[in-house]
Amino acid sequence: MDSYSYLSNATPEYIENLYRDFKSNPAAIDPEFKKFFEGFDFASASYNGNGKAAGVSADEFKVFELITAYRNKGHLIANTNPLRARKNRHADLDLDSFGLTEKDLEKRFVIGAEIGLPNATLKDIIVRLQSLYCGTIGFEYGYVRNKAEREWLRKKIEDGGYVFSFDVMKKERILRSLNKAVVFENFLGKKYIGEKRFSLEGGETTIPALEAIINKSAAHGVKEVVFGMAHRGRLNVLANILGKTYEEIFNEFEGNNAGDPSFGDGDVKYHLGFSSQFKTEGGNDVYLKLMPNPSHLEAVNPIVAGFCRAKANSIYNENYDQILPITIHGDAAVAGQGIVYEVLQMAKLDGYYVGGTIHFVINNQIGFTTNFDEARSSDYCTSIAATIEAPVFHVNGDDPEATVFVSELAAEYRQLFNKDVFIDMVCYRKWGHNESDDPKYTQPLLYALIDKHQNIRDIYSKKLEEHGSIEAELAKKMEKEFWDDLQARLESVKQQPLPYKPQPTEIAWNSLRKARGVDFEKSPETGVAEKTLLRLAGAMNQVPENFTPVRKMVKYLKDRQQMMVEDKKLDWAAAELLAYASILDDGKDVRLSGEDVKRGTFTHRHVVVNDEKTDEEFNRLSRLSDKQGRFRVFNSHLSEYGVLGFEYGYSITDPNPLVIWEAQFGDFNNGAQIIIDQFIAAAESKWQKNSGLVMLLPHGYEGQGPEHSSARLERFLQMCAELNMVVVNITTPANFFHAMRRQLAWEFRKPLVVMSPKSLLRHPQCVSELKELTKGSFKEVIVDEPESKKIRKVVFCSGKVYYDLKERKDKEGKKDVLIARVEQLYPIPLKQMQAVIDQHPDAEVVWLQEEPKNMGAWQFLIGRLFGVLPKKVSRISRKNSASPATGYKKQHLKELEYLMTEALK
Ligand SMILES: Cc1ncc(C[n+]2csc(CCOP(=O)(O)OP(=O)(O)O)c2C)c(N)n1
Repeated sequence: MDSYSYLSNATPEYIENLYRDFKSNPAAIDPEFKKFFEGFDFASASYNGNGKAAGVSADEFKVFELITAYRNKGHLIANTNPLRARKNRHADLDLDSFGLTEKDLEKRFVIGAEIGLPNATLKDIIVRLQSLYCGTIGFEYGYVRNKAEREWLRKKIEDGGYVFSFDVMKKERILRSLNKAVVFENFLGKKYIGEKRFSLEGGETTIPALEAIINKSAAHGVKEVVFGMAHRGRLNVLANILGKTYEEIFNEFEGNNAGDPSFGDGDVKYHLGFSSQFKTEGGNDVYLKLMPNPSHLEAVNPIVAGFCRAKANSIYNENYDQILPITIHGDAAVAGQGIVYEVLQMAKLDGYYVGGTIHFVINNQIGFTTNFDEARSSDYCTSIAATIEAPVFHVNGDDPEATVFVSELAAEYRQLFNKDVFIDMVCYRKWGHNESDDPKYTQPLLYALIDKHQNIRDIYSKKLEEHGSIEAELAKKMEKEFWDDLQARLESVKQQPLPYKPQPTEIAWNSLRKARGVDFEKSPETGVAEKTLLRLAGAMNQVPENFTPVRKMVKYLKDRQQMMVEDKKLDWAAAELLAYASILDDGKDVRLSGEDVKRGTFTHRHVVVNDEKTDEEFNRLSRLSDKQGRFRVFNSHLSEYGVLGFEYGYSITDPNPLVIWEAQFGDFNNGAQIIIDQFIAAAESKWQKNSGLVMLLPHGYEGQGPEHSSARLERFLQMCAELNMVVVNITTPANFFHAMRRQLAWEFRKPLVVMSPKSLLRHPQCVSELKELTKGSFKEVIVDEPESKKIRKVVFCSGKVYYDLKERKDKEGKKDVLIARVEQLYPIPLKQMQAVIDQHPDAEVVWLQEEPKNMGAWQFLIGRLFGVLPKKVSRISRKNSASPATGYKKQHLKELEYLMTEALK
């Protein structure tokens, strides 16, 4: 039974007793009753003026419940839809639901003071509640539990703020802004008939809304705003918010900017990014960025978040009030795409926090041809917001003042509470999904309404004229001026681009260059002086005083010290941490994130150690030197798509930190396939965006079954072209050390995909000497020392299978077989491989891989390499398979036996 029916059915004596309990010990009674009695006391006191509560009645409580219900559910019946009646969402706000009747309407209630109407009639109370909560804004914030936040929101809504008090100037600015938005689309529509532009028409209020967010946020300290948005309205936002020149946009329509093919293949106009600087109404300078994005809706969200986080780290001194992420969504996409949830879950996580994102939904009630009630099960497209208690302001897009009001409210809320907040602007889509689609095939009734619907600029200017705020002439003049302006620009009258001062991160990128083929013929020197390495090893193997590592770790650290410093031998983890430590020692930052990375999935890394008594964490790479960079390491939530997207966004912001994402097992990378396909592999070609992101993907056939054996090397290789990324399958700790250091030693940045080890982490042969780290560079190919003058067979292979083969070869004494490990699969070290073949002209050449024939590197190599080599190369692999590996250990061993026998035959 809910508290309302409980109390409203109770006897007056019972309520009085409860009230007495409340007076003597407020903490002891039900919180809902407490809230009511508090409100009641307050109301009585202010009404009677004598500080004494009048008699409490059950009816007062019923009215209190009604007020509470309007606050929590009024949004369900708010007038937010500019076109048609809303679906019944069962708000249950009728009198009957509260045990009230028509007769009560004229009765007066002290509790009306809750909404500023002490002792008002129920009728007046309801009128006020409807104007507050059921007007053109539906405020959804009942689930916000933090009292300060809830009360702040309530005050903003109820203290008269909602009765907009915009002055004439502000109204005129809104009208100008709508005018720009409307005329821009009309103009493009008339000049470029049938061209796809994904017009904003029907949702033009987006433009004054975004301006309001920027202005308000800048007044509250924001220095940079980063947008992620899809196709809808993008050109309008670029022109009217970011200030991209109209010439540039027209040129793109005219197809004049074929682009420089040496920079890549380019992209369509509604995917490109843009940067600008903007002076706000209040005279504040803000940087505005629009991230480039692929067609994949919502995929840009984690990139925006990662970008903002990196900027906060490198430019804004971790002051998240200075950089604001805004993601603009479509209603179908925000409801349907799981990535929205993955990114929302980051909101309060240490490693992924960005101080709150403002989400703006252009809710045109349709997704391509799909109706809203085919597109979701939840009441709202934004219902996911409740999972992180983010308030949602649903607003009627045909009420620009209400939209500007909630936009400013969202901006203030974000700055004050550093939380996510949503604006769900309900509007419509004037045309089909794009301008050449006919929406009447599928939504004849809706489009009959839309055809008759006046555009928002006309609606608003008429409203202002009626209220005497502006003259009819002004609205017409605005339109003509803007149209003439566009025409002039189309006729190539040069528009002055806004001046732009590059940010430090952009200057850092500008000092780098594009990679060339020759860069991959020889890797740069990446050795580090032994003295330095020993110092770093010493530092990372010691914990601070007063820190009591869990017992096992005491021995672990001692053994590490012995191994690294005394014996000068390095296993994988030791070389890995030395790579990071040496980069940090150079003053650069390293960021590592992924599931369980602090310890490492395979209990090998232990870069963060816990205190046995307090659980407190100690970051082993945090006390290397005074001038060291920051080692940021975060266990991520259980997400691949979201987290890889975030790290990618981080990596394109500032070229200096080494940014690494590690998958729990390599095969999980396919959960992030969109980030790999659309960003990591293609972004340089599409958008000239470089990234030095490292992906560590545990890979290797170890009899663990079809899952967790393969990181799908073949997929990465298939995507390799035009030097877009580097793919390695490394077999020694030293080579891994050099590969990681090479990422920042290069004068360019490339994503690095690492098939990283599992059993090799502890393999007794997989050890390097410290001296291998002190000089030299990454080895693309490692050729064993020939053990015979006459080599009968050269076996090329890559990855862990080398150790299996080496062991078997030594056991069988097959000295006339030479093994060459191809450590880097792309860019292909062709010359080095060829040199091996040339040195042994009479030898048979084979490629050995542990993956099935249709997987691993084979298909890639036959396509790209073996035609070029002077020799026939034959293959040894598992057979073509649907699943990456067998689930039966015995079968696994049988297959391995076959590979070894064939390779040494
Ligand atoms: C991940 C993904 N799936 C499918 C599509 C194809 N697609 C492009 S737009 C669209 C409808 C989007 O509707 P909505 O999010 O409401 O935005 P609107 O176009 O209505 O502004 C679809 C399904 C896509 N771009 N991305």
